[in-house]
Amino acid sequence: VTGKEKWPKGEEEVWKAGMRGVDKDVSDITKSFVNHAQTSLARQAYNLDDFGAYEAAALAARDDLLVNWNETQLNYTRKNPKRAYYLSLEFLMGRTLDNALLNLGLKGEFEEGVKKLGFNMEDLLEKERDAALGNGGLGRLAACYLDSSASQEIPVWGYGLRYQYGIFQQLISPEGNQLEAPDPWLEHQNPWELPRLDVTYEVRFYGHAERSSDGSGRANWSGGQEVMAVAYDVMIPGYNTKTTNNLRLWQSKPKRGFDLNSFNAGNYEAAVESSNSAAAITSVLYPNDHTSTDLANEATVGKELRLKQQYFWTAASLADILRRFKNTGKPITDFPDYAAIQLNDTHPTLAIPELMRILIDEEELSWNQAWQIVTNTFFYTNHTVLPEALEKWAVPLVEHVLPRHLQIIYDINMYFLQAVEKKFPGDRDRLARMSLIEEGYPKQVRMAHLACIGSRKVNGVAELHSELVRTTILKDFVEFEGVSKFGNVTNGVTPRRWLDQCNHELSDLITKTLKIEKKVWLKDLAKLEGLLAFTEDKNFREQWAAIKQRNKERLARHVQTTLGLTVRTDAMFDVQIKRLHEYKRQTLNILGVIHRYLTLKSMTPAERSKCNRKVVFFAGKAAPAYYIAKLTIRLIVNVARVINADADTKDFLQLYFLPDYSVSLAEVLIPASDISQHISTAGTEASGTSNMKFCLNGGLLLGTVDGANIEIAEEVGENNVFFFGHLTPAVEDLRYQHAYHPVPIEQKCPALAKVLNEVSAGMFGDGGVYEPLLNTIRQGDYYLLTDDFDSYIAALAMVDDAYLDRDEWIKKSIRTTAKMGKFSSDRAILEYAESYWNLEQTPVS
Ligand code: B1N
Repeated sequence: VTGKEKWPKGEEEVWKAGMRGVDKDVSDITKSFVNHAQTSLARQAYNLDDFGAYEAAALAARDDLLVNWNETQLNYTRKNPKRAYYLSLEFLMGRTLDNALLNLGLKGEFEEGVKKLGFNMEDLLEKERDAALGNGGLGRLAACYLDSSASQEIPVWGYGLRYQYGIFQQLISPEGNQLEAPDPWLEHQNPWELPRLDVTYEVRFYGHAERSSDGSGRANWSGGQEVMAVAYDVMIPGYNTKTTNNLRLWQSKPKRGFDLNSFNAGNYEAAVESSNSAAAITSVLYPNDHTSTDLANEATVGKELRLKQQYFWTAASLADILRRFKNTGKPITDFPDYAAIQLNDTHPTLAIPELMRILIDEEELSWNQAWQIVTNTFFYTNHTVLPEALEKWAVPLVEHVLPRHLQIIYDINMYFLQAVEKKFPGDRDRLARMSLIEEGYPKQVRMAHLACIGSRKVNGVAELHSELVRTTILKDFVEFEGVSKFGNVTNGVTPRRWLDQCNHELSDLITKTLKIEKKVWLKDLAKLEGLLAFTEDKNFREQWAAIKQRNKERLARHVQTTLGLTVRTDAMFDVQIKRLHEYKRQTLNILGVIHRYLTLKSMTPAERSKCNRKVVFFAGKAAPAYYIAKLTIRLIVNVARVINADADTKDFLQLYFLPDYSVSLAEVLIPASDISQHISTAGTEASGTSNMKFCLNGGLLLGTVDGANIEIAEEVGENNVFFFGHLTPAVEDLRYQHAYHPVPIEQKCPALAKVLNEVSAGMFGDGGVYEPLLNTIRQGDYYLLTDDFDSYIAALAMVDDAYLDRDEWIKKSIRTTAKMGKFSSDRAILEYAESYWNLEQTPVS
């Protein structure tokens, strides 16, 4: 398809007369809305409730998206540019309607339209369920990158899984325990996806792989289980452009409905067994982040299902990518000139042996030709250096599920180790360290090593993290392959969702102040720097502060309606929201809160009256099997119960754990924060992305010298952030001290000892319950709470002092937002496109 060819079929005019464009006028929109209510939903004015009205609005918006999506895909087919494919097991999209309307430029028109029909747009937006197909930062990053790719007109497709159940819904029991409930997000029809029941691939598991005896290195893989992958496409609109990219999610289904032999023999359970096992593959998102499946404390079947998810998804995606490439008629050796495949962490690493398998066994290329193509196609992003999070798969499991792939992995390893041996003769330790196979019972495949050697380039997600990748987990690989393969792309966030949508008042004030059109600065975020000129403008500062105040009131209303709790809004809002994990140190925060409470209790009323009022918010989910993380939640909830009820202190300190953290809850919390906490042990948080979102919304940052906090401080200046704690190079020594020369807490950190004793003594109920949590600090203290507690408390005091000078605080807030240009995901995605994938912007023409 070139665009110059003659009209493909029928009469061009008749076709064109039937085609719709994007609705522009309020009257087009109301017409489309009413049509959908009437014919898609079978409802009318008499029986359309808010949820139905949301659905009608969504269907009207979807039609507009589809017009642009069709044009974009045709444009790509015609121009055939190189494309990038973003393979991610997680896409944490959140809600879609508001973003779709913003990007289409139709927010105002839809608002007016639904009003004419008797609805309020804000209420309708609230009816949409989050698409929560992710755990946390890694999945949300993928969503931001899709938004930026489309907005910057870069040809990127996402590939993931269409889980029936996303991340579990979190409930908190009366005792303060996390309970998990399923998230049936597909209960209602999902207007944002397009089922492509005709786009299917067969994926094989188990069976036998027989190497051919002709010396070609090829093999024949047969037998086992065959499962179908069915495509569901999600439209990804760019902001203020026609470009609407695609996210393709695979759903598993049985190859045959049921086994007719068993059925005819009257054995109905056996007849549907295989179809149940096929459907199970995409049934649920794994809720363990930062936990290798090997440590996830699951039965073998559980691990096997995760491995099957990974292969199912990579095999279907690669088959689809190759089919698209083959349609162009180019020779297979040109593949890397037309496709760049980005591996989002090691989860899709099986794509490397899978592409080798296709090229060798099916395309009949030689090993060297195939390896040449593979290593020019893949790119690998590492998202963590925590040892327990590095993926490893037991060799016997891989052999059972993917016998041909294990052969290929062993062959890759053999050629690789031969090359290492040649460069470093006789260095057996090095060979053992670098091998794709870790010795042990059982042996294990090291997925990060495979991803590294199979990729053109490797990157970390913030400067410090990328340096740690180069100097720790992949040090040997840097020495072997050269440092230029190992880069950095600091993460970013989309300013569309994380500023304009979640904080439209601030966005409007910025537009008015800069006198730059919103559609310009939202795509060129460095323009925010213009705000610096207004820090001395008193009127501007007052408006800035008033918006923050209204955002705090909006959050308070949200807590009131959802939890029935009354939050005071004349206080500093201090927020820590992220997955619960020991390395993120929510424990440090809650122990700090208790310390503050004890201090307030010890004061006279007159002394107290001089203190800052503060409300502390926590939110976040714990992996269901992560006992210590769940205990931390329990402690927070029970501390809140005591503190909020204490008449002496409740005017000065309130504490809330908001259940069921989600993208949508983040959109309410982030704009309301005065200060947010990013307090991981130095060297453990690869980047963090919520830190960027808070700062973009004028919240100040309290954090350790870790991840992207460092680059945020570089941008906004160290006097506008609150840093504390030991630095990364000290961590190893401190851990050694804990292990071999432990000092009793009473001696090392009396303030912390006092807090721990009060918890043990039952100040927050059932003291004994918390002992396992407290013991992680008393013994070993792997995350260095006893080392950082005093400087943490000192930093909190500096935050209090700074907040007392409200005018200066607001200046810091403005300066922070002004310097956040670097952290737009547009910047990040353009770096990937230019320095990694070698892609060009391809606007719809
Ligand atoms: O990826 C984010 C970073 O901003 C965070 O610092 C980092 O912690 C996060 C296994 C992960 N790293 N690793 C994961 C997720 C799911 C899973 O099954 C690991 N998530 C991160 C974006 O770069």
